[in-house]
Amino acid sequence: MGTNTHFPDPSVVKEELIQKYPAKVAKKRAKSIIVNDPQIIPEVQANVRTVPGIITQRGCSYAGCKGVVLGPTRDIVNIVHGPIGCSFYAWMTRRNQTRTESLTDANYIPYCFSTDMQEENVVFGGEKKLKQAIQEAYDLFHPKSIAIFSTCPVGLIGDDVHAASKEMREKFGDCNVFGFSCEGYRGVSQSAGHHIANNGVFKHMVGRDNTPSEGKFKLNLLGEYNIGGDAFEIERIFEKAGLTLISSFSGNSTIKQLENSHMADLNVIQCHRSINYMGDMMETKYGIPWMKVSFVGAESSAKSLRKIAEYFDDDELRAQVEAVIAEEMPKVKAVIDEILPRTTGKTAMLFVGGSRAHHYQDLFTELGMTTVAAGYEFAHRDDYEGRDVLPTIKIDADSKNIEELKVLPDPELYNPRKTDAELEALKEKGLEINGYSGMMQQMTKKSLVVDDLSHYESEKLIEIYKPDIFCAGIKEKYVVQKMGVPLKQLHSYDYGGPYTGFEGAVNFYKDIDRMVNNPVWKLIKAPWQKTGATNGKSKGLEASYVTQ
Ligand code: CFM
Repeated sequence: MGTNTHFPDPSVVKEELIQKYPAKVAKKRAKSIIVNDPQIIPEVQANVRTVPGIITQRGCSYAGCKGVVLGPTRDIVNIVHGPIGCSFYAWMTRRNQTRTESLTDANYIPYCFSTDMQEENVVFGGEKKLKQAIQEAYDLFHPKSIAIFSTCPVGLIGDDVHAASKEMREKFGDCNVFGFSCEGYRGVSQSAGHHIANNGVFKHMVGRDNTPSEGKFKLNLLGEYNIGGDAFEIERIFEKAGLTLISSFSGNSTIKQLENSHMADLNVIQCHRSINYMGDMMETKYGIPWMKVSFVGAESSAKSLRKIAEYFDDDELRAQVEAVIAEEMPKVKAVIDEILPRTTGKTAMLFVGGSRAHHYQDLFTELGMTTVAAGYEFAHRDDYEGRDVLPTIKIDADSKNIEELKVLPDPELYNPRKTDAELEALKEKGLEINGYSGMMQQMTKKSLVVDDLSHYESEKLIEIYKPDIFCAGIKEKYVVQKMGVPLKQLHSYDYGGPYTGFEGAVNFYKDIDRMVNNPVWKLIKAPWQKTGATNGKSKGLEASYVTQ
């Protein structure tokens, strides 16, 4: 498949995507398929229920809570209260890595803890079994903390995981046991689980350890989950720049770090969707401002470091940051100079999660490639259009389902790290404090933005645009590759990574070069594409949604 330089009219593409849907479905999907205009950003329908029957990329609320936010913390025993499948199929598949400081430090990530609910527990209740499981985990590991995650049947039968957790917490005295009502059906996607997880971590962990930490420039890294070692690379850069990472939420983190995180002076947020609630709550309770950053892409990493130095307003830090950038960039440049002629002009599509579809566009820009279409699986309008739209987002029955914590300034620990005047001055310098302007502002005019892309739509998009690479996950990978288009997994990174920071950018350039310039894709022919083949009526490649 050659490089496609002629882009079709996106309004026509939109019509084609929805044409074969029943009228009601077409009407609904039309609101989530948008022709972009970065100057006057159009409204995108997002964070609404998927139409039943449509093959969505989305996951569930439990996945967002247990898998995404809590999963990467290594020394909490995470017990899944539910049937074994919920735990087993979520076990070790996300490639979130961790590194203990010594061989004897606790690391429960390799374990799969489940109450293994059976029919009997569903009929007669599972609380007894849950308490037994908590006791067993305590006796075996003596962990500092045990977290309980509710799966769908738990909510349906009404097991009270919070009461069970409280009872066991009081019984042990030296182990913080707490539960999450993150049943899979709690929201329209895993996004609900992020919110539930943020609430639980904020209520049960943050603020428990007031030990002042060393370091002049103390910050937390929010929304970085150390997939493929991403957090390791950011840690390396922070250390070189003289920044002290108090806690990451939650890649390569520990309970101690999370409990002490309110001692930091800045929160930087990488994945806005999964953790913005934490940024806001810590701002209100402790007076710590947050700033959106991205360490995906060499240029973005440099920009983010400069923003952090600007926030701390210290000349020594500014000089150190510049020294790091000056040292790292030539290595990146040497690689990109070699690769760029081979990747320039190629096209990409990104349909991933709630932040990467935005962040990875920077890496493709560095490769001279154009993102022709992109979208999130489960993000909200603010991730597309920017946080300015927040007051206009309608609360529906699904979002009402999730608790909004009432957070007030802490009577003892509230300490605004910057005065209002200082914050204003920073904003005037162009720093977005407590803000995020979203994905669409950065995308070109007439690129296509699609929320909660369906399987059918993805096949159609590939037929029409013939992109050089499609970025999504394991569920899409082999279907797309059978169409002769390489698919890069941007969730697990296939077997690659890290892709953050300077070293990560180099890894990404090399991996993408290998994929988009591999001649094998041009040689692939599905049986129905071969000469003389017919699927009954028409020849050639067709999306699977064929009614005639
Ligand atoms: Fe944030 Fe993530 Fe993402 Fe996400 Fe995820 Fe993930 Fe993701 Mo998969 S927290 S929103 S729920 S950056 S697991 S590490 S890759 S969908 S784009």
